[in-house]
Amino acid sequence: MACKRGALIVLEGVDKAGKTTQCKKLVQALQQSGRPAEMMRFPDRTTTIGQLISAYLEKKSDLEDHTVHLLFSANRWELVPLIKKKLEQGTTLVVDRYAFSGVAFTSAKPGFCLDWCMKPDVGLPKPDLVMFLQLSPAEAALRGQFGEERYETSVFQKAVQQKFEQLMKDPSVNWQVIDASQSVEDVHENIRTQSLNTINTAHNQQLGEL
Ligand code: DGP
Repeated sequence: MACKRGALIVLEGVDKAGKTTQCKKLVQALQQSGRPAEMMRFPDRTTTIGQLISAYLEKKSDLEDHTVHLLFSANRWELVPLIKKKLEQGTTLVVDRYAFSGVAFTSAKPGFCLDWCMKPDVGLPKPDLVMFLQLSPAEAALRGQFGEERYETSVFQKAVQQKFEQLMKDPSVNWQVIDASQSVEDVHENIRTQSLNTINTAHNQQLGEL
């Protein structure tokens, strides 16, 4: 009998919402309860395309805005064979950012519409669950200064948050909003519960496409 497929679970949110911490805690909790799970993150800065993106984010290089959008998408596409293989093998993937960050960050720039921004990601594996870690810009500011990378300003992050709110209206995606202002443990408990429900039902459903 073929093994049950893993679930594709994505965490999204603006910077400082705690996505990376929560992804790591979720993978650990799933593994400890005997469920195969691995973390992935986008951008994946380890590939050749990822290195171009990393240099851009660190402001070591400048790239034209459409070009960089397509590179971020290509960075997701190059990992699709691995994503599919892991899911088929029964491993649940917990992904730190995905195509929704891609659309929210580029469409927050002047001159870009959601529709154009979504096109390159059409056909990517559709997550079984997307949890949006909700944190107001005021609360995010209390968590410390932004770093030095591109996009790390409160004005831009507010624009990104608005774009995420538009994306969350899409009923074809299983969005769940998580209150990220709670303690790390409370947020984790919420995320773990949502994830277990999804893992228990994902194997009855075919992996969809964006
Ligand atoms: P992180 O490694 O999670 O801190 O993400 C790096 C930065 O890149 C962060 O500011 C969000 C942004 N980002 C992530 N994915 C995309 C994408 O697909 N397109 C664009 N334009 N920006 C992205």
